[in-house]
Amino acid sequence: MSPPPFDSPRCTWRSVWISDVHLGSRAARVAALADFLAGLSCDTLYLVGDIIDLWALERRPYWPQAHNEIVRRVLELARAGTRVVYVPGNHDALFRAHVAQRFGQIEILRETVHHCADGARLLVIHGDAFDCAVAGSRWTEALGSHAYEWLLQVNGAVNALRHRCGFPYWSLAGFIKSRVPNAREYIRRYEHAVAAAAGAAGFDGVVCGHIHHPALRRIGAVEYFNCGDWVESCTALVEDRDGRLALVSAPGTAALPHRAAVAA
Ligand SMILES: [Mn+2]
Repeated sequence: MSPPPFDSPRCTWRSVWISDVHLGSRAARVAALADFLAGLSCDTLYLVGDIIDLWALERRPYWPQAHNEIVRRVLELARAGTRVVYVPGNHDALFRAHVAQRFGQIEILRETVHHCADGARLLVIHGDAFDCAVAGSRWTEALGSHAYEWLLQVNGAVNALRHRCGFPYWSLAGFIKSRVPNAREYIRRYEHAVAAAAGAAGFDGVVCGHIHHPALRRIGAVEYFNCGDWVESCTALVEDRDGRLALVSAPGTAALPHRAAVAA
């Protein structure tokens, strides 16, 4: 039942979801993403929001060539026949004004429905609409948004050191988020709000991002998938030919358990 490991030679996924890349911000881990995209082959690639961080760009223009390369690679995949669907998030909400339009071969949709190979129907959303369903307006406020930015900086420093010492990437921010009771409670409530809404709308499952917390679990009768991010966790959600979904982590980053989930 377990899906092939991420780095098995040239596996071709049926579908791949990535979110929260934050291109245009210094926090984006573009080297890991470039590696991931270089070997990627899939029928459909979903970009589940916060791909370009317009908030960060507004604060301080930052667009190195490596960020361009990510965009170039996605366009190349689209040209080569991968269906690319872009569901904007809150950091790239400007693109929501272009819903149902195409940028080249990229479709922009406010939200969409994915039909798994096994027939399961998954709602695909960024997830920021659920901020208001959880006490506090933005998820970073559960931790303090300044605290979060600071954490990402420390995270970078810690990992530069780990890299020099030959250790794999490890998410300090993720570690702390999982241990700060407020943050943990926020994540739990967000996950339950998203799953409950998807269930009430008749979906078998939901794929989202937004809270930078990769997850794959059943909540009530609903399969909840969060594809994580490319700021801390460097994870993607993948579907194989039989409709099995798994979270995969980029090579050289802390390995996630490869769990299979049949979205019934
Ligand atoms: Mn977001």
